[in-house]
Amino acid sequence: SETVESVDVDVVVVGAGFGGLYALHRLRSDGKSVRLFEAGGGIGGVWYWNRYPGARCDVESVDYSYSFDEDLQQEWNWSEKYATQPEILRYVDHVATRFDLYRDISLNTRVEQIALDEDTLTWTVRTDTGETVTARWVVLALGPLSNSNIPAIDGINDFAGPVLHTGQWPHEQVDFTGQRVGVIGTGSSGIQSIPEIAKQADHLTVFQRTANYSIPAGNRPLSDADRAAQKADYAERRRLSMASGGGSPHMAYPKNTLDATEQERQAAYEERWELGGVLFSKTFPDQLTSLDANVPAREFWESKVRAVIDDPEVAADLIPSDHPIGTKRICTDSGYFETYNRDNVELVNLRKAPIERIDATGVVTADGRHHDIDVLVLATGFDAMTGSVAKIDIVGRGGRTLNDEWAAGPRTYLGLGIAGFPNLFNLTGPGSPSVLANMVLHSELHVDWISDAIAHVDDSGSVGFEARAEAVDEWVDECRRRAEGSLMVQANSWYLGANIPGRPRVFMPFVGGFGAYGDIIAKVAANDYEGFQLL
Ligand code: NA7
Repeated sequence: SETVESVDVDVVVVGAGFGGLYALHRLRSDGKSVRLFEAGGGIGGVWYWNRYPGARCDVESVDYSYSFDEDLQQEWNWSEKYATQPEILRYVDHVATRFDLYRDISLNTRVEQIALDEDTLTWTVRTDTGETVTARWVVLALGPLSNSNIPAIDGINDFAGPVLHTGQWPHEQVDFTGQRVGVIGTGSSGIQSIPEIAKQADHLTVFQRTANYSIPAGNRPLSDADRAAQKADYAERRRLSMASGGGSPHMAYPKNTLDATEQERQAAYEERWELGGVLFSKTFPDQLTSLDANVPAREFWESKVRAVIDDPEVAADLIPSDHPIGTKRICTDSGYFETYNRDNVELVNLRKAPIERIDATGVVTADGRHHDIDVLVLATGFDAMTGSVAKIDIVGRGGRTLNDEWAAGPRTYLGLGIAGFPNLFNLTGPGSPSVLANMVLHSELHVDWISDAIAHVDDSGSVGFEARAEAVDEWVDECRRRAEGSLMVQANSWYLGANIPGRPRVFMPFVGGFGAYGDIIAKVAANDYEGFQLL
C-alpha cells in the first residue's frame, strides 16, 4: 500500500524484560514513537517473576548486562560473579531510570489481541485495560521462558497448603521454617532453590522425574580489582561474546575431543569445571555433535558428582542415564548434590514410582507412599518459546492467526520474520539461538537488526516489510537440518516442546551458534534483506 495512514504510535513493544526495554530505548532513539505494554506490576521480565530462593543468572553478570552504552557498562558494579535475582532487578531499574524508559511503559497491562489491517499495513493492539492502540510496527518481547507450566496432576487443586510455582513466586518473603516442603521438578529452578529451601525447612521432599546435569557455579563476590580488570577489557570481552557459540567470551578447546590426548582432555574438563556452570557443555567443539565426544565429558562429570554424594543409592538416582550431557541446558548450582547428604532431605525418584495424585495433605506415589507436605513448590518450568506468544490472539493476513500458522510448530525466517505477519518482529524466539545464548546480548543483536530494517523500509519509501514464504520454508529446513546434525534432539527437552503434553515435537532454537547466527542475519541485511519483501 502507498497510503500512509496515521497511527497512534510508530511501534508497540510487548514485554518489559531485557529485550523489550532495549527495543523501547533503541527505537525511540531512532526517532520513533513507542509504547511498551507489560503484564507484570514491574519491569524485568523473568527477573520480575522468578523470585524463588536462590534465583540467580547462570551467565556471568559482567556478560549478562547491556553492551549498548559504554558509560552504562563502566559505571555499573556487579557484586558477584553470578548476579542474584534482586540485583538484576536493581540493574534493570537503574537502566530504565537512566534512559528515561518508564514514561513510555504501561505496567499491569496485558496485550490480548494484535490484529493486522491489511489495507494500511498497520496493527491494532488491544489490552485488558480496554485500551486500543494502532501502530505501524509491533515488537514481541514476551520472553521464551515466561509462561509457567502448571502440571495437570490429579488432585493438585485439592492440596490444602500453599502451591508456589517458581516462575510466579510471591513478592512477600516465604518462610519455610518448621514446614514440610515438597519440590516437584529438578531443572535449573529446582536445582537453585532446593539447597536454599533445605536450609530453612523442617523437611524437604524432592520429586525428581528426570535426573539432571548440574555444575557448581563457582560463584564468588567480585572485588574492585576483578571489576576493574573486566571493565578494562570490556570491548574485547564483548567482541568475543558476539562471535561465540553462546554469547560468553569463553572459547572451546582448540581441538576436537578425540584429537586431544587423555591428559589434555582431563585438563580441559578440569579447567571448565573450575570456570563453573553451563559452559562445561562446550568444553570441546564437538561435544554436542558427537556421542563419542560427549561420553568422556559425561564420565568426568559423573566422577565429580559421585564424589560429593554420601549414599551411592541416592547418587544412582541423581545421575542422568537418558540423555547426553548438555542436551538439556546444564544447570548451575551452589551445593545442589551435597544437599542430599542432609538428614532433612529425601529424594523421590518418580521413574521408579510416579506421582499418582495429590491430596489435601501431600503427594501419593505409585508405590503406595503418602508424602506428607505443608507447602508444595512447583519447579516445573515453562511452556517455552511459543507459550506466551500463543496467549495473544495475533491475527495476520486473511484473518489467519499465528496459532493457526504455528499449529504444527513455529515457522519463521531467521527467527525474525513470519510470512503473513508483516511489520511484526518476535524477539529471541523460535528460529533464533534464543535460550541457547546470553539473552541480553541476543536481545541487543535482534533489536539492532530490527532498528536497521525499519530504517531500510523508511529509506525506501515503503510502509511494510514481510518475510517471503519460500524464505521461511528454507529457514525452517535449515534449522531442522542443523538440529538433527547435533545431539540436542536426543533429549526430551523443552527445546522440543517435549515437556508440554500435546505440543508438536519441533526443535525450536537455531543450534548453529550465536556468532554464526549473527553473521547470517548481518549478511541478509547487507544483501538488501534478501528473503524479505518491501511492501
Ligand atoms: P525446566 O528446566 O523445564 O525444569 C522443569 C522440571 O520439572 C524438570 O525436572 C521436569 O522434569 C519437571 N516436571 C515438569 N512437569 C512435571 C510433572 N508433571 N511431574 C514431575 N516433574 C515434572 O524448568 P526450570 O524452570 O527449572 O528452568 C527453565 C530454564 O530457565 C532453564 O533452562 C534456564 O535456562 C533458566 P522432566 O525433565 O520434564 O522430566
